[in-house]
Amino acid sequence: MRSVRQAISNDTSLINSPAWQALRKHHAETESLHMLDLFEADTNRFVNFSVEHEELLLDYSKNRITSETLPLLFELAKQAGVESWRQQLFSGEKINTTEGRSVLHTALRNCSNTSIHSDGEDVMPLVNAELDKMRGFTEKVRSGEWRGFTSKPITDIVNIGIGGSDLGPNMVCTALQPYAKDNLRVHFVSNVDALQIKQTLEKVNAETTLFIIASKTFTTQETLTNANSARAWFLKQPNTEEGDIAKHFVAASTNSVAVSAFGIDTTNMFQFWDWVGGRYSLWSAVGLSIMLYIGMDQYQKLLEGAHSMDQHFAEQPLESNMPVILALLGVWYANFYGAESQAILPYDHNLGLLPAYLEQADMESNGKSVRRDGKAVGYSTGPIVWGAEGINGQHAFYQLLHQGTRVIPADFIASVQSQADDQYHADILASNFLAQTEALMRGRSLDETRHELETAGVSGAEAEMRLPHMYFEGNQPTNSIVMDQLTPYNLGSIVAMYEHKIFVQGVIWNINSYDQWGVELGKKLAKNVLEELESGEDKFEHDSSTAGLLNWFRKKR
Ligand code: G6Q
Repeated sequence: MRSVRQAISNDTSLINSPAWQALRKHHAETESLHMLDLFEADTNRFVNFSVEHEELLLDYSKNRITSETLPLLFELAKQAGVESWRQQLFSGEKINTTEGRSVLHTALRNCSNTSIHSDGEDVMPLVNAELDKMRGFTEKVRSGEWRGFTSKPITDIVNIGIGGSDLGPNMVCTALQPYAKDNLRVHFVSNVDALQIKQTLEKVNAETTLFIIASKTFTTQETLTNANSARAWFLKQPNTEEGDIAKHFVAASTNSVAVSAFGIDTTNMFQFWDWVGGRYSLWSAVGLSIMLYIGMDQYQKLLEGAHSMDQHFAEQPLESNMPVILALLGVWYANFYGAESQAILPYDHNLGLLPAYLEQADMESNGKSVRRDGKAVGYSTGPIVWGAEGINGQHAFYQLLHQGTRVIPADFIASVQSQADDQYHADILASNFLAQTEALMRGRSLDETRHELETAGVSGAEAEMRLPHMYFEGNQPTNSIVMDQLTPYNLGSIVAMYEHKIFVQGVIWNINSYDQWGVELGKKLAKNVLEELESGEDKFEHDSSTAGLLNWFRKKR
């Protein structure tokens, strides 16, 4: 029997550490407490368990914690060296060890403009120069000075990219759509399924369309395939020629050689650097679609909001630090309650893509089972992140949150003022947001349920039969994250808050949050199979399922 599985030596130092053991004991002592009793015992619980930063409020009082829980979790954070890792992150140390890279997305929004070094070089002049180049270009496009091949101004931006080169800009453009310029539309193409690029090209006019090919490596198969199809489509339009490409195709990448080889003039390339992870790249040239769509000033506010959260994270003590508190609560549920997932439930319609964005940010960063030193972790790491618009979820999957068998920590995210400026709708939305977190916390006791049934005229055996089905245990943990309004500034802060939450959890679990070998594997495997699919020759060894499926596709294609 051949096996590719090899034992990677395990290390139990974290779970045997004093802070972990203290938390385990505390969990055993408090697990049976109900949050409703905790609220009754402490009428100041909201004040005691909430923190504000500018226009953001984090209310974490509806969690299964007592006044002793967070101090014990802060001990764990201190034991893991969160403060020193935080310092290393901001100062450009190469904390992405498997790729030998600094992790400096915070430099991209360093509005204080203090020096930050990677490899002995201050990166801020590079960052500022590229931002200036993006601003200059944006100004030309938005003012109509930048013209297409028939001298018409640009009306449509098509961002072609995938993963980190798609999810961030797509999420932000969707969230900030009310800030967009009236006569400028933005489209995102990521799937290599020809349908997406075809459907997008049907909507646009070549004379007035600007394609941004966003790819950190500029080798990604899906992106280059879509980019080639867009170029071929463009060159098929009447009166276009190769020279017109420069007016309609620009790139956001770290790879100028590949950009040039594709046929894009590097003067139309917006650069970023290997110390920007793909899933942390919306703050870089990958954010060009955002800047074009909402304008330079609003993009600047997005950066400023993120920078302000960076400062909050860097300077606040752990006890009043939003990302740290969120991270530690996540550790509490994942490692002590055995919670497997984390729900993200926005109640602002334009935040509809936030769950998908955070799925990548979190799961690609902390979906790791090996510690920094190569030993296997002996504990759970990153949770399964999932979610959808909360109000729609209420009519669908919330049933499981209310009456299922699992502990599912959930972040409820809302804006007080709607972008739609309609108080009637906004109040209904807000009341649902408030009522759901309350219901998830309180549950409904047997007595309350019985009373409800009596009021509805149901009694006796019928009532007793229904009782267990209509009873709600409650005690489901939620965080309420509330902003005044979904503005570029507040969105920047929220995204940065989650980035730092993910970082802190990675530090506690002692994993490298900044590599993604799982993604690299996918990129390599598909290339081999494509060769076989197209040539019909079996060049590689496959299991019988993959071989059988490969043949099925060959026969039917
Ligand atoms: C992000 C990941 C991944 C990446 C895409 C696209 O952290 O590495 O999602 O962004 O695979 O890669 P390119 O930008 O290189 O095309």
